[in-house]
Amino acid sequence: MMISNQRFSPLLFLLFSFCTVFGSDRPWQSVGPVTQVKKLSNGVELQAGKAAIRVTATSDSIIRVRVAPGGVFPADRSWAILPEALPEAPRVNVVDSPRAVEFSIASGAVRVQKSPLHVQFLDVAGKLLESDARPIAFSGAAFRIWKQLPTDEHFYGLGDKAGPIDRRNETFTMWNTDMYGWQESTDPLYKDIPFFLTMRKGISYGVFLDNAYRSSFDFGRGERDIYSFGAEGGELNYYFFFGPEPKKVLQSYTALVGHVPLPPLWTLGFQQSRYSYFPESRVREIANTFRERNIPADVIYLDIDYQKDYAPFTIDTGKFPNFQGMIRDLGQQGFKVILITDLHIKKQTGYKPYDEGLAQDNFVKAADGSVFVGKVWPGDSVFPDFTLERVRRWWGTLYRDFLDMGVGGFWNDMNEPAVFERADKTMPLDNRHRTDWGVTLPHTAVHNVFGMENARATYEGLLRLHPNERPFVLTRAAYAGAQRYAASWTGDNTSSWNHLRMMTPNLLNLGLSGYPLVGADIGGFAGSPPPDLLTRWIELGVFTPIYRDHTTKGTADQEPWVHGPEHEAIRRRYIELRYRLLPYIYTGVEQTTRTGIPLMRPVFLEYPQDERFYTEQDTAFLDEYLFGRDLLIAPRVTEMLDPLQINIPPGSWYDYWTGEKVQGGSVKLTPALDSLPVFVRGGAIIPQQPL
Ligand code: MIG
Repeated sequence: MMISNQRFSPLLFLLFSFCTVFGSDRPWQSVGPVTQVKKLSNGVELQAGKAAIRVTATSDSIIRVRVAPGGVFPADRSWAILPEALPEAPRVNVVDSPRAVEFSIASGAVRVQKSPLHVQFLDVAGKLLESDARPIAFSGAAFRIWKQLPTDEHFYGLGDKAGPIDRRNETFTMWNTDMYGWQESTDPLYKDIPFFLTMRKGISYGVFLDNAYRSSFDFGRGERDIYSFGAEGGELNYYFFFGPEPKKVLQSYTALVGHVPLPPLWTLGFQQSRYSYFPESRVREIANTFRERNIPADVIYLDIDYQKDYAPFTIDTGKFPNFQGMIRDLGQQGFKVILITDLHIKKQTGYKPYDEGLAQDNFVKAADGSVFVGKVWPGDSVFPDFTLERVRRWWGTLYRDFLDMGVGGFWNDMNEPAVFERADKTMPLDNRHRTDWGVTLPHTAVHNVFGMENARATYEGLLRLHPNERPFVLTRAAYAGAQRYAASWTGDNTSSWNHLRMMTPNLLNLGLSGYPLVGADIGGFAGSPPPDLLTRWIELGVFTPIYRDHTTKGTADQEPWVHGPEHEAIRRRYIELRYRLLPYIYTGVEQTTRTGIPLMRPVFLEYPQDERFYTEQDTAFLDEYLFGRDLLIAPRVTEMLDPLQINIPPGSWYDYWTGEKVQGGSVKLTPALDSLPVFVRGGAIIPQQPL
């Protein structure tokens, strides 16, 4: 694995100039030319110097690429991919010629050019879709892959990222991070999903880098005509998904990493939260006010202050003298309660989760083998080793009492994991995690999946306790596959118009990353929204999957009624709209559980041939989206009074409010404060229910 051949010196020069540009002194070692070809039933294994490269078909639309720099492939392990997702690999016919080795599957072909080594993907007509721009390279444990970047390629996905919907011209890091008050260019955030899909001239493909180490993606920021991705450790192992339709790409990806389970219907209603509602009388007052004012709502959240000394699975009976009675009474009023249960266990003898966990050796260890202790809300805390099946089972049992009391769902926060008083905000990278694979891994290898395994433990635990009820878990951190266990929200946003604007591309990209059941804190978490902003946010929130109003400590009250009768009336009308639309929404979510196509979807997902929806420069156009297949939403996310130009997809569309047919490719509207532009696809049936 060395660049020894003279012919590659210009290439070598390029590589090193690249490194200099980024101030990185990484001595990249490129994989050399192919020296040997071995045909397999479903692909090919190549030798290139010391390196081995395995390119295989895993379905009729997915190709997998693995590279072992030393020639030996590690055990085949994935946190993300479902073992049952790859039933039978198709048989392929490998064609080996002096310059390249190549094979086809139903949706396209893969060609490996031998010298220099370039992996290339072609469509069914043999047209190049994607090609390495340089040979794959390694540097110690790190690796990187460089691809040619056409000027009109657009990129989506990567999970929880702020900023414009198109990832082009930006760089991103995958490292789950607690980011209070994040802004448009803050990266990384709470959830990282190393999957992206592209759009170019109506054609889409996707790539999933199945690697949970810290990884990074550069879509033409460092170099204008190259994009690249790589990780700091773990296996070079990625999947290529053929389209040509973006829907097909997303369907193949989600078939691999799993779908969201059907959530209970009530979780699709309006949810009210705050950090924190207490004491008990205040919680009852909030519930009563919703009912008195006839504002529909299904859920009240209790944040960390219901607990005794912030210790998970306890109740502060001073603040909540009749907790169980409160849950019951709220239940009679038609409210479900969702409780926060953070993963950090208070380090305190006499506290059952600590004693039990310690006795069973359930906690993450420091490098020296002692139980790792970090400071979080409860003070000194320990962390369950969620990567171990028996620990997940134990964690699940901790929910028994709450579940038996009638608590509706659970909220797993802080699971990046967040640790206070550390500059890196998380646990030491050399902490040790035991795994079900029988190997112990450093935190570096596990960090990005820790939150997912926490949510998994909760979800599977709830299912085990009440097998006939669909669990509801809300997680903050996630990795590819976490949608199998929990819904999610975009963490600590801010009460600003800009954050209302950023909600749409962020949620759309989560959907395009296989993570469909998501929402943002309506009204914003940090700060207090002015009345118009909260009203607009409640309007747009109707058309997001998880519809939850939430705010932090010390902010103004943020319930729908707080800004006087005019605002309250508008907000009530929109929350009512959400309830009228529940049959449509529930049906859409059910479809998502089978197809992976999110409820909240960019217009190009349905209309890939209409290039306006991915090539427009005006981000207002790009933030229009479809809610289900049949509703077009045009967010009004500024205080400005000038008209909103709205692109209308092909076919006939009708204004939802007036029933008027929209003619032509675009319309201009000046939506008053009480009006959110919504259009209905001609011929669609929108099932609705009475309030
Ligand atoms: O350090 O539980 O994102 O929604 O209200 C803050 C308190 C911890 C962060 C979550 C937020 C929640 C808050 N939590």
